[in-house]
Amino acid sequence: MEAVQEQIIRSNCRGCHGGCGVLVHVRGGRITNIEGDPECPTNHGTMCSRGLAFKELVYHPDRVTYPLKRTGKKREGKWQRISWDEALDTIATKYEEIIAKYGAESIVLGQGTGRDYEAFLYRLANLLGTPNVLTAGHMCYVSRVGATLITCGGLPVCDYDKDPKCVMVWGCNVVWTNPDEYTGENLSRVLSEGAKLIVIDPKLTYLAGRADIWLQLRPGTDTALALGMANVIINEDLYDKEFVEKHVHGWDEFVERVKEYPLDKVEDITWVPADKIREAARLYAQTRPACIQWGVAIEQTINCTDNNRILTDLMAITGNLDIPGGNAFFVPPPMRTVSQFGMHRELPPEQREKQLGGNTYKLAQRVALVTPKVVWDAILTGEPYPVKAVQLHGSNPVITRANAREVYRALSQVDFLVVADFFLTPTAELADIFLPAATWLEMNYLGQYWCRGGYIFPRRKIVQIGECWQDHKIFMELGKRLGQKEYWFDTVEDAFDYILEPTGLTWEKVEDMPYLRGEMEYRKHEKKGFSTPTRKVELYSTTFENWGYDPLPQYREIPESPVNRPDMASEYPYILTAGARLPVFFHSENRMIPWLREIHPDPIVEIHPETAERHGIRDGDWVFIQSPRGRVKQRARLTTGINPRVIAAQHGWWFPEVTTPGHGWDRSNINIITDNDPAGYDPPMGSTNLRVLLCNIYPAEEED
Ligand SMILES: Nc1nc2c(c(=O)[nH]1)N[C@H]1C(S)=C(S)[C@@H](COP(=O)(O)OP(=O)(O)OC[C@H]3O[C@@H](n4cnc5c(=O)[nH]c(N)nc54)[C@H](O)[C@@H]3O)O[C@H]1N2
Ligand SMILES: Nc1nc2c(c(=O)[nH]1)N[C@H]1C(S)=C(S)[C@@H](COP(=O)(O)OP(=O)(O)OC[C@H]3O[C@@H](n4cnc5c(=O)[nH]c(N)nc54)[C@H](O)[C@@H]3O)O[C@H]1N2
Ligand code: SF4
Ligand SMILES: [Mo]
Repeated sequence: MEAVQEQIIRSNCRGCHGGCGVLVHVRGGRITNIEGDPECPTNHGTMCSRGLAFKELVYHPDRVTYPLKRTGKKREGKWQRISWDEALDTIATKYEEIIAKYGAESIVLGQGTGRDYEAFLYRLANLLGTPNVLTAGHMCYVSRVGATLITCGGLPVCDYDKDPKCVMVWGCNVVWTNPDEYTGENLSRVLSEGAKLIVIDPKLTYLAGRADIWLQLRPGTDTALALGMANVIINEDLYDKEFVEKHVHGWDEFVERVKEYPLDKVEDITWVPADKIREAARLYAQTRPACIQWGVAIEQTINCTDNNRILTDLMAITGNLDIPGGNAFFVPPPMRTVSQFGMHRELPPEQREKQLGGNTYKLAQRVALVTPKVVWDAILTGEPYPVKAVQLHGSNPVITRANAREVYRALSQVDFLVVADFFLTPTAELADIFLPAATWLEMNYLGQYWCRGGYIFPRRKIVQIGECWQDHKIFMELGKRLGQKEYWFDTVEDAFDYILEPTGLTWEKVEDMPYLRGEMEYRKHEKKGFSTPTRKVELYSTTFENWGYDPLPQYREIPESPVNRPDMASEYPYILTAGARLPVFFHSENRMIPWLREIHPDPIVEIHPETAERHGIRDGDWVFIQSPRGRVKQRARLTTGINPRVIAAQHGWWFPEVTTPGHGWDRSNINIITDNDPAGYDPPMGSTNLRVLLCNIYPAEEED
């Protein structure tokens, strides 16, 4: 018998936000193994469990591999296979009707997190004329991009390559999450080389256990903590005087604001002892270079933008911005940017004006996205105008957005819902048209195009599964049917050539290269200043002053907290922090992947043993977590690594193995009990509070 030759193809994983170089083994046209690429500069051969298990997703028996049209009622599970032509023609016809009757703004295009096709989605949206793009960006990453844009002109990223001597990990579990442009492997390397570690986290994570200083704060109080640190840095003269003199705007006003946060007050707010705050501030300010590794938990509260601003301010006043080993601005290869390809300038100003919530959440409008509730409201009430169609790519909002029951109601009621996914998720089950998407192993692409790490990693098409299409192609072919022919391309590779044009390269050349990297330059501000209106780091934001927001960062108490709602103490005595990630799952994904689910079969809620004892809860018991919005069930894990007044639940749970409609979407889904009342939103961004609320916990009886 002739042996089948094995081929090994280099590519770049995107089982999460992406970025890990991989070697894909293929035999007889089938992927047999995926391993880390030792030569890739971002992961050096390491991989996580999700990447290693990805072939189980590619070949999963439940994957939908051709377009579907719903024939029965929503959730009845009656579908008919249709062709791509029929699917796209149906969508295009519907959109033309909606545009003629209601205007393009009545169509909402949406995507999930870090999907690597946002440039194509925006191109379609902007050419269509809808200002309503729905992403996770209001409370994740784009909020950081927006806050840093107005503060220092761009997103500062930890420069692990240049060996920071101190890393302050702020609400981030980077060794599990490898978020955005980061991989935890790089942090681990600098720690093993002796860098100091400060961790700010309400939970004793692996990193907190390894830290030189761990600040176990009350969830949601980060802005007060950071203002307290700034207080120490200023009072003890630990700031970089030369940088402050030359490169910051609003120093005096900032100093006045910081004075409002003396350490005794900050200790009261945050529960962190003043001495520890002082010690951490000194270590960060006195160790050069130092960087701040920021995480998402601090963006998912009412303090979102100010949290991001005050951390940027700490980088600036300690002289750690735009320097090797600090928080640096990486330079991308000189290709067309996501906003250029996305054609943001083509959206007519009168359409931009119509953005849902745009006049309320001005920073969200500046970064061209909407907060979800404005869409649900427009669907459910028709105000300020009706939303008639929603098209979601790679997002499962019924599980991942606050107040899931409202999300469910809205997506059940919207006239026309299109979902592109790999599986019929609880969100996809509500769709009128389902489009089967290709995974990263089934597409060519310029991986990490959206990230700020300065790299582009070619991602290569290795297999074709059924009739699945990469999302880029879906947007392109739909656009062509909607009168946008002249703006699109024959193939997606032609689109990449257009993106690459300024580099003088083409996809054909790039696909065989290990990566593209922009030429790094530090201390650009010394020559050109920062890209802000004053050319300085705006501790006092002139943009916010113009927009009518507080120009200086301030701490806002979480609306549903023990401080603000003492009246809730007897019924809801605990603070819930909802949503820390697990290594084996990506949000609501992967529950159907046997290798991964075996490691983590059930949703877990962490509670302190004292709290558990008070309620008669034993380790492993099923418990209800209850908020004023309802209750969900998870399994208790007892840990002393959490404050007895705090409870930490997981997000993202549904049960693909449950065959009834909805797949148990409301059993353990923590967003059933989170709130999306705008009173809890971050004012400029409309960031929803997904993380911090009040709850109670009690054992679930067997029959429950
Ligand atoms: N309570 C609470 N809720 C949270 C969070 C929290 O911390 N706490 N975190 C929030 C954050 S930060 C985020 S970013 C959101 C994430 O929210 P989402 O982006 O909605 O979450 P996912 O579950 O990752 O993605 C949904 C779907 O995308 C599909 N998918 C994956 N890749 C592709 C692709 O390339 N193309 C297509 N078409 N489909 C694809 C998957 O199969 C999955 O069904 O969740 C948020 N929800
Ligand atoms: N395996 C895996 N990786 C992922 C994801 C995933 O779902 N699974 N999701 C991706 C996405 S979209 C994102 S946004 C990133 C997020 O990546 P990370 O920022 O690392 O996110 P989390 O793990 O949610 O939170 C990090 C830490 O914040 C702590 N925390 C909770 N509340 C607070 C608080 O109020 N203050 C502070 N200081 N800390 C707090 C938690 O205990 C946790 O240890 O991860 C990405 N990577
Ligand atoms: S961290 Fe993300 S990119 Fe890296 S192997 Fe895991 S899933 Fe893939
Ligand atoms: Mo996220």
